[in-house]
Amino acid sequence: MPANLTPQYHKAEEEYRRAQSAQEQVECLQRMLQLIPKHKGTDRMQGDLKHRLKEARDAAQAEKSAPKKGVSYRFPRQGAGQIVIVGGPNSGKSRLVKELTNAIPEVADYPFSTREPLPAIMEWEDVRLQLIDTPPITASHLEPYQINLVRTADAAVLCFDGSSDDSPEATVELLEQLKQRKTVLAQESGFVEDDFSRIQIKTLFVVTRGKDPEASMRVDFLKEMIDLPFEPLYVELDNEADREILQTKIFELLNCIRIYTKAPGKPADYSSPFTIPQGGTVEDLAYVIHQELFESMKFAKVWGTSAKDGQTVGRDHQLCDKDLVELH
Ligand SMILES: Nc1nc2c(ncn2[C@@H]2O[C@H](COP(=O)(O)OP(=O)(O)OP(=O)(O)O)[C@@H](O)[C@H]2O)c(=O)[nH]1
Ligand SMILES: [Mg+2]
Repeated sequence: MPANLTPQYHKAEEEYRRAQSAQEQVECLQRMLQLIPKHKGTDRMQGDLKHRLKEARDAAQAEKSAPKKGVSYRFPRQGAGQIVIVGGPNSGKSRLVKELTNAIPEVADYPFSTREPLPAIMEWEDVRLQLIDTPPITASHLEPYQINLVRTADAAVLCFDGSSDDSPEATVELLEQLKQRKTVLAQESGFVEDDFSRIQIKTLFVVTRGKDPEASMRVDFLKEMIDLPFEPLYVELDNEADREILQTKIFELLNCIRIYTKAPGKPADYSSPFTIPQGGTVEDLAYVIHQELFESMKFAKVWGTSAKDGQTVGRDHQLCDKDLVELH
């Protein structure tokens, strides 16, 4: 029997994946239990959710009474989404963050120069999104917080140094390390078929120093070792045109569209759009603006690709990138 999960349920599930503390997980799981359709087809999932809820409650309690040992980093999401930058030592992670944001991470031509994660804001056209630089992941170097950063991000960038013969092996090691912790860099983000322990993260595979004449040969070596599920993007970070392409690809990782808004009787606000998932509706827009608006909104007027000249539409009308919306 199919589970027939609703879009609201999927949204709650996505929030659960990105929850950064046990207490947040408890809240998300409660919401998922409320939203999951109650019938035979979801019996097993309901049982699993209840089990998860109990575990999360215990973990939240434990965190309260005895804070976890070891460092932990939590970075509240900023902008349209959170993208974690991962890679082996010296693969260009910090250089990438330095070039695309106004943060100043340490960039050095020796390995293990980054010791702590660093969040930074990238501006692309009229949207902002968050990049997180991280220390390298190797066979012998992986802190639990690094796994958490990957599992709770919206998407990832995997850096591969196109100029180093060590890159193929270093990348295999990194992917293996993540996989052992049930975290898979993949083409889309989400749980693996209703299994709440295995997580996939949508990933852009970036070959830095991509102008190196042997870069593509090194990528071919990697492909011989593993089934690589991504198309490589070759970039030379010295090169401005390459950086622009890279920024566009990073924004596209988020699968979102931009929506401008206006209040009735007021001019449109084209300065900072809201972002909602591709295929998102008027209701999704209201949800990101304000809980109250989400509840009280009756209809909307839309100017743009999805509707013309201020046409009146209902809550479930699907919006397109750069539509202008007036909520009523
Ligand atoms: N010319 C050029 N240099 C690059 C490129 N990417 C990285 N580099 C250089 O490679 C070296 C290592 O870059 P980092 O950004 O520090 O590497 P990392 O992945 O952050 O290294 P760790 O923090 O040690 O893991 C630096 O000297 C960078 O300037 C690129 O696309 N072009
Ligand atoms: Mg670094």
